[in-house]
Amino acid sequence: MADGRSEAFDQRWGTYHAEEWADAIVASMKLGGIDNLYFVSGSETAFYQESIAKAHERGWPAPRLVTVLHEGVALNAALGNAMVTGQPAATSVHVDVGTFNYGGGIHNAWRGSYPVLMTAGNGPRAYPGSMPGARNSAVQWIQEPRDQGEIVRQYTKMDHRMEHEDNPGYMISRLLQVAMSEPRGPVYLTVPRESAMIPIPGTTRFPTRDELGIARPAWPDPSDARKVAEWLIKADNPLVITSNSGRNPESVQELVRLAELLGLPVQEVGRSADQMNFPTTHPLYRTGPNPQDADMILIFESPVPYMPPAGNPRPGTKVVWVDVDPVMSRYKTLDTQADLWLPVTAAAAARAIYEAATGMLTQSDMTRISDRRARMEEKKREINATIERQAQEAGKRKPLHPRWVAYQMGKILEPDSILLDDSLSNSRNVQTYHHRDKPGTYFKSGGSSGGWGSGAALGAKFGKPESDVVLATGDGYLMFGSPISAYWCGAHYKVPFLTVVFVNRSYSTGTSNVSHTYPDGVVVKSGNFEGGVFDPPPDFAKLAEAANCYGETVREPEEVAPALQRALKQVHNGTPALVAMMLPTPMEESKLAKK
Ligand SMILES: Cc1ncc(C[n+]2csc(CCOP(=O)(O)OP(=O)(O)O)c2C)c(N)n1
Ligand SMILES: [Mg+2]
Repeated sequence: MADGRSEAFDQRWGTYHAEEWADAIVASMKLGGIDNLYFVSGSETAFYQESIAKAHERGWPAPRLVTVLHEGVALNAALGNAMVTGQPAATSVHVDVGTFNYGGGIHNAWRGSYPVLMTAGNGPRAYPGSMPGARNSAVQWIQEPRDQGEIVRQYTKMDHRMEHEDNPGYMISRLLQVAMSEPRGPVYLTVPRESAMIPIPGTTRFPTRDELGIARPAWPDPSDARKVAEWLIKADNPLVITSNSGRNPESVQELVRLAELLGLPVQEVGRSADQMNFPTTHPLYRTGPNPQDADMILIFESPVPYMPPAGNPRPGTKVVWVDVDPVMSRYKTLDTQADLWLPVTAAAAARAIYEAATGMLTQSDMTRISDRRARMEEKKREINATIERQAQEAGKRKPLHPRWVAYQMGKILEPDSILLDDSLSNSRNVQTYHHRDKPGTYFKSGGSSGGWGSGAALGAKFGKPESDVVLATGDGYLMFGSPISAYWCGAHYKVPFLTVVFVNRSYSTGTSNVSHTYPDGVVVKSGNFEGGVFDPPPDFAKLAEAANCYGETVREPEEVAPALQRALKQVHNGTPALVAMMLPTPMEESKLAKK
């Protein structure tokens, strides 16, 4: 080799063009399923720009380099991209300081188990002039931390500093293999400039991600599947609880098949349900008992299925917990007890239980199940009538009612539209009216860090350009996410998405939460909610316009549908659009409720 080391490789590995390590890095990313590198400028990462430009010119494999103006948006875009495609996405930021700017997205990536490859430059350490990429600026002394990976270590499955003894293409494949194997999760790579610029004489060899292989999730023990099937068949009031099983879109169909066979109602946990897990218009969706009234509970990938102790099931209720990591080792505490813990995916468990149950059902079981199903269908009809009536009533109210906004937003969603929900206190309204029936059409952030929405919507549209992407967001959370960067990027690349902002001029944490915490306190009595209210709010429509996008502000109920239509038209013509829905604050809402 040009650098005097002997070449050693496995004969099965492919051969790829490369002139320096950076070429191998970007080739391995693309071959590992990464189509987009969300890139924020930095002095130590010029190698990505050079090697990707070179690869595109020469027809070598490389992701597309997307110019992003803020690191938080870059990571959220990677999350949005990974969510809708099930494939990894990557980011590149400037050294330790860029890593800090990834911000709360790191938490969402970890809690949401998203396979993103977060990369950052690493200050060069080589003596000036001693090798390509060596130090040439005083700032490089300043931005070399003791251990850069430590910044994100507890939020990643693996982190690595690309060192001279590595095979760079292999290391990317290895990181992606780890990120993509269940339970999935983010990985972090720092690339010193000297490593990126190590010369390669024309070709390099490495295994791709899929040649290394991604582990297939395990299948439950057949005797366990039979036991669960028996318990479910015997139960009078069974209940399935899920939050995240839809992260694997295959599980939706498996869950529907099982639920239909056994007449099982499926409940999501509002706060932590961050996916489309079950078709929301299905008669078995949200028509079941409370956990306290159930006699058999099957938990599919839900970290907090009920709030202990009041929400816990009754003693004697059988509980089965299904998760690839059922004891939730990424969580410090787990306060729920179960009779059986199955370390498998929801899809595998549902399929195995279905197969076990089919041979067991007697005629009398089937009669009981179909009676139960009929009761659920009746309950669903009642629920549908109630929510329609409530929406129509909300539509008559002035000032604008958030329920009416959610209802009208639901109307513009096509079956394949992707809805991203960062609407926080209005999420219940959004969930009631979004009617998402297809896997992969509804997402929350995966964690609890606000500000994910605009970047994630951008990345989701990059990942699925054929679908409408709609973001429902709180006004506070929108501002946490450096939205101007996301909108600029959407306009620039013609990656258009629609944003609906619930402008209640406040944070529920600083308003209703304070009232709950101190119901008789000074804040409530004086009405001084300083810290929770930002009124008058920023002009969100102008914010969108400032970033070359379309913006509108809506105050009247009859304006909601036409404004959404106009904005959607802009989106279909290639321009991101935002509609700011002007709503009462929580304090104004409670006064309206008393009237
Ligand atoms: C990065 C981050 N900072 C702070 C919080 C705490 N927090 C949780 S909800 C919330 C309010 C969000 O406000 P908004 O988006 O306007 O939604 P609303 O409460 O009005 O429905 C805040 C600040 C958080 N979750 N994430
Ligand atoms: Mg708000």
